[in-house]
Amino acid sequence: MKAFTADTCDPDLVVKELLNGKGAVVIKGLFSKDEIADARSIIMDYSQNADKVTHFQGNAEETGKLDLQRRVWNLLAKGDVFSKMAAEPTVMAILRKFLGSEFIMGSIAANRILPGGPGQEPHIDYPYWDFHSEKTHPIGLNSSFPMNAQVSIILDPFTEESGATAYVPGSQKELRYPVEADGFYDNCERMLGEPGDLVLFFGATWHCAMPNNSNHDRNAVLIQYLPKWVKPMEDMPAALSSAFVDNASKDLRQLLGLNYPYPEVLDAAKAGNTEGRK
Ligand SMILES: O=C(O)CCC(=O)C(=O)O
Ligand SMILES: [Fe+2]
Repeated sequence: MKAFTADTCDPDLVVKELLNGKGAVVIKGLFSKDEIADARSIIMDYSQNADKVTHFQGNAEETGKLDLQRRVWNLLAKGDVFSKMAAEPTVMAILRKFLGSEFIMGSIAANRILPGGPGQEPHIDYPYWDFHSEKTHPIGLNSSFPMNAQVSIILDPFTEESGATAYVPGSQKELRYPVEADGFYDNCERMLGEPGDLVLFFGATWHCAMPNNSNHDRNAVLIQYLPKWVKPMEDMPAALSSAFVDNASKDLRQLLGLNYPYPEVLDAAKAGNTEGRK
């Protein structure tokens, strides 16, 4: 992956790399050690018990280890540090170019893979995540324009051993769900990184978490960003207190989708008002 810092990170270059290059970049030095430690400890606290997992491996042995891959959803409600991560200015500037200036956030969750925990199936991300049923999507849909950007903020060393995300460089150019014959594991590279690194990738790139064969937990914050008109995956405004929503910064209000609040009842005679009816 091409590596950048806030200073070297030219949004045009990054957008080019996401669309026509490898599909993923790493940006270093955006968060302090304290912020990373704070985020990690909140996630460890909230993931004492197993929760929902996604895209897990289907075989029996891996299924038996499912509780070793844990999710923590709705992170904005769980610590201020996650609002800061969601609206990180360098990433906001890139995504304004990549997804349109009014892009939104579809989800902010953590993925913790415990030692011995399983990997996932190679996949592509929401809203392409069920693209194995291609006919449920519009005809001719391709990845010439992006409907997703994914951020992984790395909270523990991401090594080959600890299950750093695997991805196939360039696979985003042809919008398709990966199949066995693609030889994912022979062609993949890994998103290696240190705590504090941020990996940004186009979710049409074939990828998956890999098994954690190390002796330490492997935590990451996963953030999904979408164009303003794609239905978000988590209903964040509904899951947050009204005080949180009222006090949200301008950028956070945009990320919560509050600038583009459809669907709405547009009939002047709103629900319950049947005056116009004869
Ligand atoms: O945690 C990872 O390495 C990737 C997770 C992922 O791709 C997903 O849950 O969609
Ligand atoms: Fe994914």
